[in-house]
Amino acid sequence: MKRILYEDLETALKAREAKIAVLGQGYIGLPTSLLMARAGFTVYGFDVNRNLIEGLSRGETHLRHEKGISELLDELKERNYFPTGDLSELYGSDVVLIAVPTPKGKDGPNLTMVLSALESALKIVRRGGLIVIESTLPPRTFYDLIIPTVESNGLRVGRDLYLAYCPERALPGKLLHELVHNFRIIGAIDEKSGRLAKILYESFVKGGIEVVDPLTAEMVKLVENSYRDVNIAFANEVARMCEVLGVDVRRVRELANRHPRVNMLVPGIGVGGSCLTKDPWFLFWASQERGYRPNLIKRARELNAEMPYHYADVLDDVVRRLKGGRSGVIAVLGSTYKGDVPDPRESPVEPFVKELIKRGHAVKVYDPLVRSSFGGEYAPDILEAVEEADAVAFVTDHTEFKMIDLRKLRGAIRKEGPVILFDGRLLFDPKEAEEAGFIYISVGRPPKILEGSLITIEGDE
Ligand code: SAJ
Repeated sequence: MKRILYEDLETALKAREAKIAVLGQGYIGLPTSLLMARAGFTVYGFDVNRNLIEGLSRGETHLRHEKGISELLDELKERNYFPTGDLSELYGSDVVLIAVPTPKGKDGPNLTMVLSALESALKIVRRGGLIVIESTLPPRTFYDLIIPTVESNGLRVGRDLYLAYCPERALPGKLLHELVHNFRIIGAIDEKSGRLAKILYESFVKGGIEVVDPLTAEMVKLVENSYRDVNIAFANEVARMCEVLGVDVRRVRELANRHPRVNMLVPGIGVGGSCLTKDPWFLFWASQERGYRPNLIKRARELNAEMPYHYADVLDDVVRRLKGGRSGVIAVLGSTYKGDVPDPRESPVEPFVKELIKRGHAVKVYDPLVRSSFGGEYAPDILEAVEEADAVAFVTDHTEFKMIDLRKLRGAIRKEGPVILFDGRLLFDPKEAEEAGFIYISVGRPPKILEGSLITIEGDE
C-alpha cells in the first residue's frame, strides 16, 4: 500500500478527494458517512451486520425515523456512498473512522468492539493516513490503550499514522441536525492529526470545532452525559419527595423554573438509552480506580435506575387496593427509552414490565414504533392493549400518546368499575384525566387512593 505524504492528504481532504472508510453503520456511523459523502468524499460504510448492509444496499435504512436520512441515502448510494460488508474493499483508505458501540460490562467498559475495529482500521488505512475514533472512550483509553495498540503494530503515531478522537454527541431523534449544527470537539495527539481531522469535520459541521488533547475530549463527552443524568436524577428526587410530602411536582417545577437560575428537568419513570445508562459509570470507574470516588454521579445513576421499580410498586399497590387484594390487567403504553425514537435499548419500561409480571399482573404492551414487550403480551394496537385493563400506564412520551383523547380511551375500556391511569411521563392534566373517568396517579404526586380516597394534594382545587 503506497504511503501518502502529509501534504498530499491535506490537499486531498481539502479537495474532498480522499477515500474514507467508516467502520460501523449504526446510529452515528451511517449519518456521518452520508454527511461526508454529501460533502463530496467517496465513503465506504462497513458493518459486520449483513442484514443491515443488504438493507442499505437496497436503499432501506434502520434510521428512517431520523429526518433526512432516507433522502440522503437515496441521493448518495452507489454515487459516492457505498455500503459494504467486505473489508477488502476498504484497503488503501486515506481516512478510517471508527463508529462502533462501546457497551458497559458488569464492572467496567467493554472495549472489545472498539479494539477489533481498530485492528481492522490498521489493516486498511494507508501509511500516512488518518484514523478517527468516534466511539465513546472511557477517560485515558486513548493514551493508555489506543496509542500503545497502534504502536505495537509497528506504526509510529504522528509519522506513519495520524490519530484523533472525535466523540459523537448528537441526540437520537435529531441526529442529522445535531451532527451538522452542534459544536464539535476533536481530541488530537499532535498538531498535524488535529489539522487533518479539522479539515475533515469542517466539510459538514457548521457549529464550530475546537481541537484539544484526547483526554480532555474523553472527559467532555462523559461529563456531558453525566451532567444530564445527574440533572434528571435531581428532578426524580424532587418527584419522590413530592410524593411523600403531599404536593404535585408539576406545580413545584413550574414555579421553581420561573427563577432565573433554575432549570429543573422532567421527572419520569426512569432514564434509558445506551448512553446515559453507561457513560456515568465509565467516569465513575476510571476515577475510582485512581483514588477519587464520585459518589454524586453514582447515586444519581442508582436513583434513576430505581425509578421503574418504585412505580411498579406504586401501581401494584393501587391496583390491589382497588381490587380487594387481587392482581389485575395492566396496559403499558410505550416501550422505547424515549418518545418518537424506535429504540428499546436500556428502556426503563423493561424493568417496569418485568416487575409487574413478577408481582402477578397480566401485562399487555403497545408501542407505535417497536414490537418489544419485555415478557408482557404484545398488543398490535392501543385498543387491544387497553380493552381489558384495570390500569393504563403511559411510560413513553410518544407524540401519539400526547395527542390521545382520554374520553375515547376510557370509552374503549370494557372493564366495569374504576380504571387507573398511571402517567409515568407527566403527559396529562390530572383534572382532564379524572373528568375522562380515570383514577389518575402519576410520577411526583401522592396517589390519592393510598389514604382511603381523600388525601389532599396541595395545589389541587
Ligand atoms: N429523560 C427524562 N427527563 C428529561 C429528559 C430525559 O427522564 O427531562 C429521559 C428520557 O426519557 C430517556 C433518557 O432520559 O429515557 C435519555 O434521553 P435524552 O434525550 O436525555 O438523551 P439520549 O440518551 O437520547 O442522548 C444523550 C444526549 N446527551 C446529552 O444531552 C448530554 C446526546 O446529546 C448524546 O449524543 C447521546 O446521549 C450519546 O450518544 O451519548
